[in-house]
Amino acid sequence: MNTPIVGRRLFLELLKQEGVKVMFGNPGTTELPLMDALAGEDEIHYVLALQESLVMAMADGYARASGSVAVANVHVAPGLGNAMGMLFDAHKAGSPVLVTAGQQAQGFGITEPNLYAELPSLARPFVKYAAEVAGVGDLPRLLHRAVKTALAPPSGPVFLSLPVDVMNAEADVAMGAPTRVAPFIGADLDEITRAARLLAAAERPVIIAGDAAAQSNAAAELIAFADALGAPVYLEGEPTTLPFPPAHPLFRGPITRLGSWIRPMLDQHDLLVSIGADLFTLSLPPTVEPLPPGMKIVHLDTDPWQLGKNFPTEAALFGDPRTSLPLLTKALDAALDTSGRSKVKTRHAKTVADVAADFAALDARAREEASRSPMSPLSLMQAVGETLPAEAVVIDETISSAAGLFTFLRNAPPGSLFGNRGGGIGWGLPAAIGVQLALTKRPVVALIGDGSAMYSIQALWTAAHDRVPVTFVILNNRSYRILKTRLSATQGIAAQRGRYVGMELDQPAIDFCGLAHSMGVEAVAVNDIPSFVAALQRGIASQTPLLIDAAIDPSFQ
Ligand SMILES: Cc1ncc(C[n+]2csc(CCOP(=O)(O)OP(=O)(O)O)c2C)c(N)n1
Ligand SMILES: [Mg+2]
Repeated sequence: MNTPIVGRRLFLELLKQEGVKVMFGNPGTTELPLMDALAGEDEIHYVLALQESLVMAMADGYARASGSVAVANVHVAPGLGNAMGMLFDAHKAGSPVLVTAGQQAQGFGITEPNLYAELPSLARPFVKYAAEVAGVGDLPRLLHRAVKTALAPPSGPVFLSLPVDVMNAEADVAMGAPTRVAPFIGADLDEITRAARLLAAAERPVIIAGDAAAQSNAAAELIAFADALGAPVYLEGEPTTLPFPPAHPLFRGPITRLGSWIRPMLDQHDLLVSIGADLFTLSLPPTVEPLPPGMKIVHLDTDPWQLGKNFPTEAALFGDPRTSLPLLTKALDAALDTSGRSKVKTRHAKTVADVAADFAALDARAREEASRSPMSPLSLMQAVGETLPAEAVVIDETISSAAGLFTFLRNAPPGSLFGNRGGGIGWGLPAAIGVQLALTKRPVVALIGDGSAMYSIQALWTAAHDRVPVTFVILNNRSYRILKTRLSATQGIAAQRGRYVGMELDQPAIDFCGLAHSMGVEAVAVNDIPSFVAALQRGIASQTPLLIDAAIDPSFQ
């Protein structure tokens, strides 16, 4: 015998059954039933964000850092519309976010009331599953289905529309129970043997590691595999997190998402091994084909869509990296004869020496530039790497200042960085808040371009209101520098006239410290490395949010 329960309370009870402790939202009239239920709720902490794109990015950060479902609640069509850019980023990053929106009462929609539009069809392009709950009795089944789907590999956001009449209806319903799809699928053994033969036969293999490896927590298995193959390890372009430790002597850092960068890199190799990395998300149509003719590919991924998506793939391994990599390493070991083993050893030693030489050169350059004011972004990244303790977590929306970040994060263990994968900017500030709420014991440092910060600057208010102790570093070059660099490279009118329309963020310069103060966040402006380091140390040690307005070199050619 079930006891009668009202839809809005049932919704919260179901979320608690799914383990939800935090909900990010921005309310309107269609959310009033939910807001009333929340007034009687002590176990779910409602985090108010002051625009729906922030709600979405906070939930994205929380989902990625916690590895569990995050909940975002937005307000009908315009609220969901505002959230779409950051929903795109969450979709690209495979973040398990349950997005919900209040909806007008069913039937009322035919009169076209205020703010009304069909919602599931709006969300559908960027979610794994979208539905409207038609009756309170359906809520347990649909909510459990949505959360199960969000978390099942390949993970990703899902959407439920919650009409007001459903939230206010009372019914006798069974709560049901959560389901979790066990994710650790081992790849096909015959395909592993085929892959191992290709690996053993390769002269100059290269590994690109990506999100699927990070999401399955496969760093130890990836290290063992890379060492067994003696191959350099790159990260996919726009990595969401660190699948491989930067301090490892085979670590090469992220690839750049341009065909003209990827091709010469791959020309050095004869076998491309992707461990959960996409091939390739480019930012411009390639001027040269990124893949050299005849290059063979071995690809392991939790998402079959990624296998052979753009390029024929010799060994397409569908499986979880943590489970499948040890099988692959073992098969490689079996496939190597004595001369193969000595080939691996020589290659390993050479790669380690090359990586060390490149690191020394970059390190020296960063040190040379360290006395500049405004700061060299490269030196700033070096300072970040040297200042952050191992337990720190980095949020990366560095845009054109990224060079060296991954290389210099020598203290950072795998899993301690989250990047803006989808490329929709304005993600970093709110995402950092979500990450910090998931990882309450770790200092979170967000590195964010000044342009990117201004898409979501009011996230600072939430940081102050909820006492979320993120250190926000604004990489302030007073411009959309990346766009100036790209436009200048086309050698058009802008380059000839030195006139970059819509890319200068000055006249007036943005007063980031003033913005922070106005929302209750402490702030400090710095323009040299020693003061930056002091401010960063202060931010890491403090239990309240801090904004550092870091003046960096704006030159772009
Ligand atoms: C939502 C969204 N709008 C616009 C863009 C286009 N865009 C890409 S980078 C960029 C400028 C970034 O400026 P900033 O954060 O200051 O970094 P910088 O280039 O100066 O390093 C813009 C506008 C985008 N990627 N996403
Ligand atoms: Mg900028």
